[in-house]
Amino acid sequence: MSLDKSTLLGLYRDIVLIRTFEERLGIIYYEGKLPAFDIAAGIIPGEMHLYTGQEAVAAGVCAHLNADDPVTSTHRPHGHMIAKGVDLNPMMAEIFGKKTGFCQGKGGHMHLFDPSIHFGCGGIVGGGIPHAVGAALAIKMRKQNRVAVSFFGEGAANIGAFHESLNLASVWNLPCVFVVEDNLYAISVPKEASTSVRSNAERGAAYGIPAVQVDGQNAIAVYEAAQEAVARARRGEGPTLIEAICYRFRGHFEGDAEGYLAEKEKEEWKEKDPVNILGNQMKEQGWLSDSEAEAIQAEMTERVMAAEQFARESPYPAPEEALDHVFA
Ligand SMILES: Cc1ncc(C[n+]2csc(CCOP(=O)(O)OP(=O)(O)O)c2C)c(N)n1
Ligand SMILES: [Mg+2]
Repeated sequence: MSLDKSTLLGLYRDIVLIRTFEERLGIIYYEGKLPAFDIAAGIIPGEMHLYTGQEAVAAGVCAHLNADDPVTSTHRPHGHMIAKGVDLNPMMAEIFGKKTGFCQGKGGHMHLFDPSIHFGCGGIVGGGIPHAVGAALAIKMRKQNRVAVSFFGEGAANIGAFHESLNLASVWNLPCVFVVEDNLYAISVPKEASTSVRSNAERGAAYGIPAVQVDGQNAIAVYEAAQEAVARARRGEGPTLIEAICYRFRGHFEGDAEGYLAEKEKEEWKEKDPVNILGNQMKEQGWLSDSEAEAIQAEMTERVMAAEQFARESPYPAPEEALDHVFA
């Protein structure tokens, strides 16, 4: 084992916190939406894309980042934001559409911004990739020891912004890490049906960018790849592309009928649960007992419940504030 106990414990705690947050949201979200699923009804109206299953990617990459390292994320942003070290209260409040949320309740789950940890996301697929390149350019011009990271899906790797971003980041030798989370599908479209190469890591060569493929269910593998990529960026040696092969354990969005997924495939991937994989690796070293794992789970449940309570008790923004902070 090349990593020490405290590093693995940090990864495990992040992964369990993300899992707990997402699974709790997966319950809360359905309040008021059933029996006939009504996406516009309930305590959290609108779409919900959960990150369950992919936690090792966010944890393994963000373990190398400081609060001032900019991160851009996607329509599936919770895991990245939690791994970046967000305060769960305003995050949960924003998801609930409450005044105490990061955007005073006007952004919702796909528009979570926290300047104190330099984190942003958005629902435009691929939209965060050029933003990270812009942040990396600013870092380079200011000669700072920071690195910009963009997380996005394999579906986003087929849009123009991805290709333009890799090209510019390479030409300008920017401190940027691109993390493609290949969870095999973009909504219901399998990667083979939309992608000209077998692996997005192959695309790095087209732009002169070192690229590596890792097992995204294995936090240690992600951690080690990201360690090298972030260190390269901080040394001024330019961008890296990391392709993490992973799987989402829930539908594309909550309410997804998942008609495009074979039960067998889902069962096989459940065997590769990142919580269990890392937990077992730690147990083999004698670094995690069952009672320690239970204590971590209890702590994370308490933190998520406290954020939920904060969000539930917070007020909604007043109707007369509807046009504040927007272009009208
Ligand atoms: C520019 C744009 N096109 C289409 C959509 C609709 N859309 C939302 S998520 C998604 C699939 C994204 O797939 P991927 O990038 O693989 O991310 P994943 O959902 O698998 O995490 C699409 C097409 C969008 N939000 N933005
Ligand atoms: Mg995908």
